[in-house]
Amino acid sequence: APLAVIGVPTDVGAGHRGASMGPEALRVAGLIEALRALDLTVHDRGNLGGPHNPWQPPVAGYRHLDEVVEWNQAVFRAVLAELEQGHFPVMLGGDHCLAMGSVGAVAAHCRRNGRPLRVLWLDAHSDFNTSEITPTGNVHGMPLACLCGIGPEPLTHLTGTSPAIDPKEIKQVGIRSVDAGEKRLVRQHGLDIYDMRFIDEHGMRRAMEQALADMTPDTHLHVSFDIDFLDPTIAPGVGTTVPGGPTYREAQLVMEMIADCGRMASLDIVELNPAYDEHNRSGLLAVDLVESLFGKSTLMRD
Ligand code: DIR
Ligand code: MN
Ligand code: MN
Ligand code: MN
Repeated sequence: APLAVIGVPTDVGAGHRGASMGPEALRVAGLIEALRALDLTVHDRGNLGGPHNPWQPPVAGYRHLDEVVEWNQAVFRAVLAELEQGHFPVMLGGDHCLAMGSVGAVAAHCRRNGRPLRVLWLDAHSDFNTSEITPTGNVHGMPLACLCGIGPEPLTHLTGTSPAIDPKEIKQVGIRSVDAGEKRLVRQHGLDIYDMRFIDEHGMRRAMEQALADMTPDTHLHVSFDIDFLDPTIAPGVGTTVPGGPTYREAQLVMEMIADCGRMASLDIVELNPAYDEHNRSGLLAVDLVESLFGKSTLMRD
């Protein structure tokens, strides 16, 4: 399917400013040209608009809730419109709160078309916080909880019905930072998490085999790629680095195995923060990995 690239310049969901420059940093790193070089048809839709960052402290457990809602309503509409035209939406973030709109739209589309959904969450964090347990109030730490129906009404009901997705549809890989209350919640909801301990013991290959197992031919796989998934020594350009992440080779294998499974139908690339980067090094790495995600390989494959 033709790709529809949608910039979502948010940092209202984050605790640092600057992820709003992510979409342009990815374009400057050559993302569009790299995808076209793989013979993909790419429509760059430019960036969505939304409220500016008022840079306020959290209120009742949420920082910038109204702004996050408004941005995500725009993301939801834009992504659903692309899916309805048969396009493959690629969101350039922006902070990870945008996944409420993107995954929400994907879930609504799958529901209407009777297609099974799987969400692969590549991240250092579980993003399953709530206003009661969040240590920061930053909504980019809450998108999966909201998608699973736990959160404020305007965020849980973006798609009309709540929950938008079932915890069973989620697979997480690379996790190494889960907050105290969040630990209890992800366990309660039975999230399938391949954390760094699992990857150390069994290897990335096994983690990905299991995360990608049991998909029917008509499954829609949504990949939500938080750049802080990567080890900070290779990807310093994020607001919330966590040491001990996947290496360059492990990350390449993740992308290659997703490409080989042939089910990916939508993608978020989020949390790239050029204000923390070194000469767009993390943006360039993201482009390199996204090439593999869309099937670029060293040798011809069949
Ligand atoms: C942290 C950070 N768990 C929070 N979350 C991030 O603020 O809720 N997610 N950075 O990607
Ligand atoms: Mn078209
Ligand atoms: Mn995240
Ligand atoms: Mn993260």
